[in-house]
Amino acid sequence: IVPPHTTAEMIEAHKDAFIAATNHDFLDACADGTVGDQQFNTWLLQDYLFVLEFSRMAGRALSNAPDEHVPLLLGGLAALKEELVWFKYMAQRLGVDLSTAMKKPTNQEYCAFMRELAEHDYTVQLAAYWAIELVYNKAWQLNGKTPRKPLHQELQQRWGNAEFTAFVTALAEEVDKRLHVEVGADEVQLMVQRECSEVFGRVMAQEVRFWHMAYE
Ligand code: HMH
Repeated sequence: IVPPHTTAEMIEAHKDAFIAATNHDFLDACADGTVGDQQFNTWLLQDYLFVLEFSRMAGRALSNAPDEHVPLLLGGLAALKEELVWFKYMAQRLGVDLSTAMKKPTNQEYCAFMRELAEHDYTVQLAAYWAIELVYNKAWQLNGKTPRKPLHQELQQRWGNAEFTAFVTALAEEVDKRLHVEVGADEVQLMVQRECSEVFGRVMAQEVRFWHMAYE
């Protein structure tokens, strides 16, 4: 079996999982303004903790990056810095205490997965990074619906905006270039392709569980 070797083929191969990761009751509730404070605050707090660990993963990818990828990944890290600042500001506004926050098991598992990626090929790390950002970019576009409440409009703006979409597209292009070069060559390269697709599927599954965590 030939593994998917472009980012578009990865999405196609995991289509149901991708749709599930980017369409969830939690997102619908944000769009129509019916999300409970408890659910929203749980998501906020858990995502803050997630982004801390995700930043470390991005840092590890940067440390393995070829010269031509350094600006792109550095831009990604800069965006994560802004995200962390925003999370703190949002938590303060909503009266959520981040300082004593603990990761729920689903979040712990997702973070353990990101740490495991350290053992993988750089292309796999880049593909995972792309997949993780892709989900938030697509999910928070909320299928083009403008959220009822300004609070949730902020989220749509944060991850659904054109600049972030361009960043995610740039990551996909770099993944595609690397997978293309690696196509059809030796065993190791086939393994990298297979791993990218597998990691994509795992990211989708964990994103679904992450949304669900707001209700646990
Ligand atoms: C759970 N996935 C999750 N949180 C995020 N902040 C992103 C992806 C991308 O920023």
